[in-house]
Amino acid sequence: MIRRFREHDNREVQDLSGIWDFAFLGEVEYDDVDVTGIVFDDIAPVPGNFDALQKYAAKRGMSAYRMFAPVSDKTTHRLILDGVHHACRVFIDGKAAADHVGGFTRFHLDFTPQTLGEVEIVVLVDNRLDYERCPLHLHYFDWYHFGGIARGAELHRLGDTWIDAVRVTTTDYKKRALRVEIDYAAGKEPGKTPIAIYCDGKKITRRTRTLKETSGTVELDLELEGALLWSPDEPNLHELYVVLGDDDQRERVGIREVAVKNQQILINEQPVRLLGFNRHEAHPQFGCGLADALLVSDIQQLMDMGCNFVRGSHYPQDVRFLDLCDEFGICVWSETTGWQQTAEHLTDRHYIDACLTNADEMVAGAYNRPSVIMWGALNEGHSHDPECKPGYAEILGRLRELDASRPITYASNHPFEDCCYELADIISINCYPGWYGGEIDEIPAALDAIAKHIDEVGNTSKPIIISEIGAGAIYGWRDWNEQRWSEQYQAQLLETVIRHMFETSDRFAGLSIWQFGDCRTGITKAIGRPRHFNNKGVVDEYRRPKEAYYLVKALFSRLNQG
Ligand code: ADA
Repeated sequence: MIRRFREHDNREVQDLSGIWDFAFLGEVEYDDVDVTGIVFDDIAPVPGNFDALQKYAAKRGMSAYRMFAPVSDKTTHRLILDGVHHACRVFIDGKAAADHVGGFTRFHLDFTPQTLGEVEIVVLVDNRLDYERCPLHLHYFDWYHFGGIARGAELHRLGDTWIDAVRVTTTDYKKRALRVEIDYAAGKEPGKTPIAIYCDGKKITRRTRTLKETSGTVELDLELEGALLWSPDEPNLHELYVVLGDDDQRERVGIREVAVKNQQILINEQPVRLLGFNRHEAHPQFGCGLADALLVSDIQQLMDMGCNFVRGSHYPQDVRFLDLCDEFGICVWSETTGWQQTAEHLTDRHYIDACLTNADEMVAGAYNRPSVIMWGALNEGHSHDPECKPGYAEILGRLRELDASRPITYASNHPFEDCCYELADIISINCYPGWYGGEIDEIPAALDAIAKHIDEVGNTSKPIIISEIGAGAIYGWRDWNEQRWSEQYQAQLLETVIRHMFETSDRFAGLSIWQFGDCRTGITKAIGRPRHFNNKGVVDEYRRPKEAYYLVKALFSRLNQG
């Protein structure tokens, strides 16, 4: 995967993107497959979704991907996969090396090649929607679960001592102070190890540490005098280059502090009004494995509409998109994978554990992205059911434990019965007045009633985000009745929402419209979803703007001018 900055100068990295050997194996389990006997009779793109191809459209079952990569020595190597949907088992030279559950997050496995020349990588990928196999992707969700190796694949040569992760935290934005944590590992006790950190090419510190353990964390506190701050309006970034022994890691960071206070979301102590959309990673031909061209197109349209906010609905976003949000000043709500969880899920250890792993991997993948200003989980779960509260507390608690520097939230669609509000720093509500019920002229009263209740139950200091609200519109359908499904109705509804929230009321800190672009939905949602798509985008699935696109652009742009 090629990012907007070069992550390594010294470490040997092979990008395994391309066209892999492929075979669809159907209704088998991992243990039924003799990986040495698979007949790879087809091809599939990586990154990509095999079931976004007409040949495998709507097919669910086991599939196999294969790639060969050169290896020149028997030192530790690391295979990194950025998102495999939805469960997989990885084989190195015919031997099972790792299993993983859940798409949308990076995982890796380490190995030492047994023979020189090349290594055979086979990934069995199961895209079936099965709670036992993978409880994070279930058939009733309102988006289509594409399968395959949907994001990048890389092979890293690690050597003797290597960097596992670098975490950069702003500790005092006024002093440009950062904490840099370097997780390292080694095949044997590293001993005296040179460590250096550069910022934008300038040496900041260089020292030698005696590392006695074969793994650990080196912590360094820096002050980058004269460094520029990151904010949505001025998204300044700096490249931190970390060297530990022979290994290295470059990170592009933004110095900023996020806080919530007096009903506001603050970045560097300045209130920020969040204006934007919920965005699925989806395209009819690319599934959720989006080409770079689509990422560029999406960020350009979001900027064109005057957005400074995206809610990554409803799963951890591709880090290539987060790189663009960093660069263009788009704040991101990053959330774990899930949709309308019930007590059945939230009292089941199997489900909770899958969510905790998803949270760990989400935070690990996006911790250094300044655009990510809040963590979320459990979209529209039953947060009104006391039986679910312990599960909410455990999962939201994990996010807080992983990262104390960002506020925590979840999207509730039970505003008047919710019993988990005290677990969140930001109160976020999904509601559809004027679409699933009522008419457009009832929207202001509906929103005010929600805000009033939230304050009445003790959240008067917390910011409120309307994290979903919107209407469906069929692209090109302009109806003189101007009723539901017409482009005019969608535009009128969104105009009423935006004007009330930001011209009349002063209680709302942000809005993420549902949704940026139309996307294919799941099989249980077919009724009520014309074309089997969720049509609430202001652009259609090919990013063609509807009337609402221009309405939102006019209103957001005027709000941004103050
Ligand atoms: C819910 C859900 C979204 C989508 C939306 C809709 O709010 O969180 O994923 O399903 O409803 O389109 O109805």
